[in-house]
Amino acid sequence: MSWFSRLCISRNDMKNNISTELFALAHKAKSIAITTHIHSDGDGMVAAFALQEILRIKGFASTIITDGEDLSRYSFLMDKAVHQPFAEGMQYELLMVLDCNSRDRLGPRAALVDAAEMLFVLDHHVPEHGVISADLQLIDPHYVSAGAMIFRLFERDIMGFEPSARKFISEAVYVTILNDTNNFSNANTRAEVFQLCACLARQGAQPHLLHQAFLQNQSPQEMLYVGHSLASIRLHLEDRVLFLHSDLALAKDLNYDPASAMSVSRYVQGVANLSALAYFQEVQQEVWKISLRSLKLNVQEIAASHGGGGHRKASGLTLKGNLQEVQDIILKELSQAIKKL
Ligand SMILES: [Mn+2]
Repeated sequence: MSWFSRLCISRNDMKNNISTELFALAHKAKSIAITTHIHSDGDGMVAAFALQEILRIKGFASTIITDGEDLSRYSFLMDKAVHQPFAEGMQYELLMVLDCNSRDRLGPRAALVDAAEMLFVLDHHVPEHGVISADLQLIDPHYVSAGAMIFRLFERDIMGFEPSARKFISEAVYVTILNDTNNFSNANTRAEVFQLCACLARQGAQPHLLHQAFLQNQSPQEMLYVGHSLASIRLHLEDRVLFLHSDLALAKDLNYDPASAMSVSRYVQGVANLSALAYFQEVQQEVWKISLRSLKLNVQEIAASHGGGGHRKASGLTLKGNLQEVQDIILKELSQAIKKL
């Protein structure tokens, strides 16, 4: 493995050189895999569909390696996708890691990094610890999504593709932006995001259809699951903290796989006058996946002190116990954090 590594921060430099260098790596490789972080999302996974199509048109076959997660949310973009769940012993000469820059965010698929002879890393997260050493590395936190980076990186190539390919890639990139801006509501929704989206719309991406397909396409069962979860809303700490939950019994009643839901927390994120909210989802018997959201408190600190993590305003963690026990733990943490305000 050549450990020549470059960190490219300049956006002009990025456009001019990296795509050429990436195709040169692809020429040398007998096999190519694309992968993204654990608990894949509508940025990393959908950016992989876009990149796979670009590579395919350029004559390079590739396989997207997943954790075997449910990809049905993206089915409207997956007609041509070639993907496989990770299995031990898998080996690809060139590995492309999207929307992720550290080994520990790859879970078991970090083995693909060790087995690869050439590595390409493309990400827009701030590098923290354990940045993967790559032959070609592009980490630019300025970008709204990994998909947006791919579009700008290959823009000249994409504009030379057939209209149907341009449309497909533009749709995928638009979805990565919907995902990472949470429908243009996060602080990363800047002028250049709209400029890029205008360009994607000119290539045939239709915002209303993509919004429907990606953000509104819930099954009636999922909406029942959401509705029952919303009915569990309770307020604590003088109405400053909102709790809601979905237990396994509910999922069983509705014959619904909770792993396929978008976090129910998105439905209560805009509730007025809260210091914080916590959504408790039972994913196995007495194992609760907890989403913390706050515009005031640093919930990343709370999550990290229980083995979780994320961002200041949005974090997650997992706790074991019955509902009362895990809610007591979180309530105590939030109460302490509020006192410190
Ligand atoms: Mn992302």
